[in-house]
Amino acid sequence: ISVHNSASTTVSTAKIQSDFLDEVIRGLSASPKFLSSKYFYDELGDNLFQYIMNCEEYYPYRCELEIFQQHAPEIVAQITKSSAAIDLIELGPGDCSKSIYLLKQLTQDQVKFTYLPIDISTNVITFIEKNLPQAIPGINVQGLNGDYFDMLEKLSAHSGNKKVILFMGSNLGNMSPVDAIDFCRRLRRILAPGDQLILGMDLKKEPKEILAAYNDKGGLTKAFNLNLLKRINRELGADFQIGSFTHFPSYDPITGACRSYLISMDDQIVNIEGLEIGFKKHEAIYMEISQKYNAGEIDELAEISGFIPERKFHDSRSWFTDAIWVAV
Ligand code: AVI
Repeated sequence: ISVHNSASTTVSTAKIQSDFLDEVIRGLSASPKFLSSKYFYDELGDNLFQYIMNCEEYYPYRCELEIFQQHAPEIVAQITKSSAAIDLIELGPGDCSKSIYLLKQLTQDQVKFTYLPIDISTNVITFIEKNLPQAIPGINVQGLNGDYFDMLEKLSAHSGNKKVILFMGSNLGNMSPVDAIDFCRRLRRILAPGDQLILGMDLKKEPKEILAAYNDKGGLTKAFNLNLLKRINRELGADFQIGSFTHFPSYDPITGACRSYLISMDDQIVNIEGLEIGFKKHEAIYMEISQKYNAGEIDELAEISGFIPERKFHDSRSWFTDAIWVAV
């Protein structure tokens, strides 16, 4: 199933397409040029991301899976302290392959909870509502199809239960550090004191390991980036020559910013909706940030956004962390 499939949503397709066009034109008219990685996830992009998660070099998925396999009992203990019932809200649940360990543990410990996955993709929500009760009989699942914050607003009036938000997969890393603070503050405003956030984040580590994860030998990450140009050709009628762009990832061990670029290999002109966009030879399009943090930076992010860091869980190599924060 697709994790980020924006094709099937309650918002009108025409609106999505005009937002897509506006953002593409804005990004390619800017200096330096940029495109938003949120558009990576069309059907082919979803499939490529599934392959990336399973490729040898891309460690974050396996690290976080290990955390949930190994530490579910302690995570459950941390989120059920002093609360009779909880609403467990997952942002971007995918196929629940990691959160299922938490859901099984909550069920086994006979905790009263409702699982509320939120996703922009109807496919994701339909898949979960159909399949999760087969894996965990008796589970109370209420899928929410839409934008994270629209759905969270709706939920804030929903029940008096304690809320625990799950935001995993280092998805926060796809925001700049400034945008990440805004996002966490927005989450905080929706929560009440005592509610919790479980945040999965990739950690700073040996730079070569990070770079390799975004430059796999099989060329999946390259294809994932180039796929956005293909999508622009297909959906917006552009004429990118895909073969004349190459993928370039970089990692700055000081800031923790891992960035991907596409580089134009020639002077060339690309037409989009009657607009001519010129590229100089070796000009870059900034495609994606996958920000890496250290433990102290994650604690600072908690505090600056109105949370207190409570606990952190790591995989055996301490490459990835799931931090639990409590709203103050
Ligand atoms: C979804 N996100 C956390 C992935 C990441 O690691 O930034 C997307 C990705 N981009 C290239 N490989 C994986």
